[in-house]
Amino acid sequence: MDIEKEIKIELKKLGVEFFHFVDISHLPDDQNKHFPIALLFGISLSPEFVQKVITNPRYVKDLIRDNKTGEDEFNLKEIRVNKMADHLATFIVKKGFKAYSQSEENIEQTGFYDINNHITPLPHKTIARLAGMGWIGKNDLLINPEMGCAFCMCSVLTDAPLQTLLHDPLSSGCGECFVCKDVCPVDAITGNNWEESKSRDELVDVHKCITCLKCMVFCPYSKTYMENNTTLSTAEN
Ligand code: B12
Repeated sequence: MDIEKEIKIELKKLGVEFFHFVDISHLPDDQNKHFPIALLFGISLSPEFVQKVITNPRYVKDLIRDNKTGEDEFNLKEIRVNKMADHLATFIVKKGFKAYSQSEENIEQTGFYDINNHITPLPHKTIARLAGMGWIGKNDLLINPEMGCAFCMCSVLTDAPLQTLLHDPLSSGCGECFVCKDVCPVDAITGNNWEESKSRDELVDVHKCITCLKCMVFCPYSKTYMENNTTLSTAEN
């Protein structure tokens, strides 16, 4: 069976909700580590979770106060996609190809995480944008037309012969919206639109960020995802 079919079966087994095989051969070596292809994948956050964070202004603060971060859906799903990446990299290597997991742990352990500036060489957002999955919003998150930015993703770099589809990156759907900037409790978001020539710091001051999830859940695209899917999930119950 060809490796692409085997990887797709493995992704299904893992419960991955979306995945893309992306050509990264044109990116600089310090980004693609000489790998021609990236496997980007992820899982969505439940509409109920988005609702919960929206309705409780102290959501993350209460988690920390009650020592319940271990039960937080975002935290659990971020850990899950990172573990999936490590598993998939091992799976691909066992099949005789090269692979590099871009899990936070592996990037850190292999010395590619600039902890002072919170920078990794090839952010998942860069790959997701090349996959045509969405645009980088004013909140510096990847915004997908269906899920908004309410999802967790990870990636694996590989030389396995996977069929990649070249997509034109989506243009920004932020327009004149400043919800993320206005909702950020520490005023970390500038409100600038993303452009290739702009650095991350012209979008968000990461040293101010308190990881409160608000810029993710209050994004109108995330709220629409929540509204569209909440009705669905309640109808099913
Ligand atoms: C370090 C990190 C942080 C840091 C710094 C965040 C930042 N904006 O850089 C801190 C701790 C502050 C943080 C906070 C959060 N994070 Co965070 N974080 C990461 C991590 C591990 C690395 C990101 C990184 O390397 N940043 C460095 C900068 C330079 O890159 P970047 O801004 O991410 O992306 C740039 C490139 O993509 C570039 N780009 C894209 N295409 C192209 C093309 C060209 C030619 C060029 C030049 C550039 C370019 O444009 C972007 C802006 O410059 C990623 C996982 C990963 N490995 O990607 C998760 C990740 C980005 N975080 C995520 C989330 C959800 C959050 C929070 C909402 C969590 C929370 N609890 O509140 C907040 C939101 C803060 C914010 N608005 O950015 C998700 C994003 C999901 C999505 N929809 O996009 C990720 C992918 C984690 C995951 N596994 O899902 N995070």
